[in-house]
Amino acid sequence: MEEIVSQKIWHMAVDIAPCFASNLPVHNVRAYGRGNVNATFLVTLGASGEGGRFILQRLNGRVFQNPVAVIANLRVVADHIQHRLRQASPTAGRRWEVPVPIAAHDGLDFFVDQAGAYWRAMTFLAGGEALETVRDEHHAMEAGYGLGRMHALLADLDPARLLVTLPGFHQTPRYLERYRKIAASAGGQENVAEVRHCRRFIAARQDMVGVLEAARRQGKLVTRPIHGDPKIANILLDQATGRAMAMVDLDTVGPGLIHYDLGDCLRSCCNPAGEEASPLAEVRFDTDLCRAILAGYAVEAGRALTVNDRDFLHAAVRLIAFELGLRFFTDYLEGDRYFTVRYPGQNLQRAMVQFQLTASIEAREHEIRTLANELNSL
Ligand code: GN1
Ligand code: MG
Repeated sequence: MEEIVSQKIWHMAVDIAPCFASNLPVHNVRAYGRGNVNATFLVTLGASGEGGRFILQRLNGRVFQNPVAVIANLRVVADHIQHRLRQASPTAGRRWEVPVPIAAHDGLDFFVDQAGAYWRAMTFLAGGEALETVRDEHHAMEAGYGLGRMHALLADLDPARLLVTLPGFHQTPRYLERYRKIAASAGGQENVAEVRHCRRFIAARQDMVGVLEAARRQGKLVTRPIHGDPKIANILLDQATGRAMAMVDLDTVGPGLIHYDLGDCLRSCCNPAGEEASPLAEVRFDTDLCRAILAGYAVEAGRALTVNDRDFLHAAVRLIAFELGLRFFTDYLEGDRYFTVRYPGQNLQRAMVQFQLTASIEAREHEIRTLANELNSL
């Protein structure tokens, strides 16, 4: 897996890993995964690596301004899910796991470095694989199953027990407001064709950004515990069976609308070209994959969906794809302060991908609405 972590942070990880390492020596520390926000490492223990592995992570303090909330939520969610998994349930036979926080030597769930950054550790889920793009319909169905299982497991957790780690996350009107401020001060760049395209694309859709928040205010959609970031790479597959076995990256778990999750999962999993697609012409919303995801989701969580939930499904996937494009574009205009980039202009390209996907979702509105209505018979 490609690494996007600086040497300096890796050296810090090497120094900090022993704080979480029980009594075993640290064998190896390596950058892990391709997250856009935190720095993640896989730590191997024992003189020759026989002592097991764990995940060590440095939370991005610019994004997560209340890192203790992120860490506390993981504890609440892991405890809740582990408790539920121990109870007899119709799906008890299917493997499912959750990353569990590992306390540091001083008993705390985190370590604060000299620069004030928060580090935490959690169990490594062995035998799992995370892919950046969807492989086929079977993979899509498993991704949908994973999200449905997560929602079902969290359904009886009082959302008020979860802290809000990112205030306003997925409230699209707030991103639009921020975009307007940044765009007004960024100025220039009008000679770049992609920038002109993005600006026009956003302007033409500014009236729809409040659709989910309005539905929430009207009581049509209700607040529930959600994952917050259920993109394809965060749904772990069991390497041996190809079946979903866990959802990882629980930093954004919190009270929200399941539509943020459904929208995000669908926009991520139904674009086989992926978030970094090039050329853009390859980007499209695949409705066969959408059918498979919804069928997988329905196994665990389909019965919990109301008529309103289905009615807002198309709006949700359109909105969350648009929102992510807006976030990438704003970050590009601001000088890449939020999302990690590997080359200049990457956030602009990412925005173009999400906007292309939004257009494809718009063109397939009828099909997506039909799938949402048929959800329980898929
Ligand atoms: C970020 O943390 P990571 O890389 O899984 C972002 C998500 C975006 C995603 C797009 C906290 O996720 O909202 O959908 O990038 N997470 C945060 O790849 O902003
Ligand atoms: Mg994340």
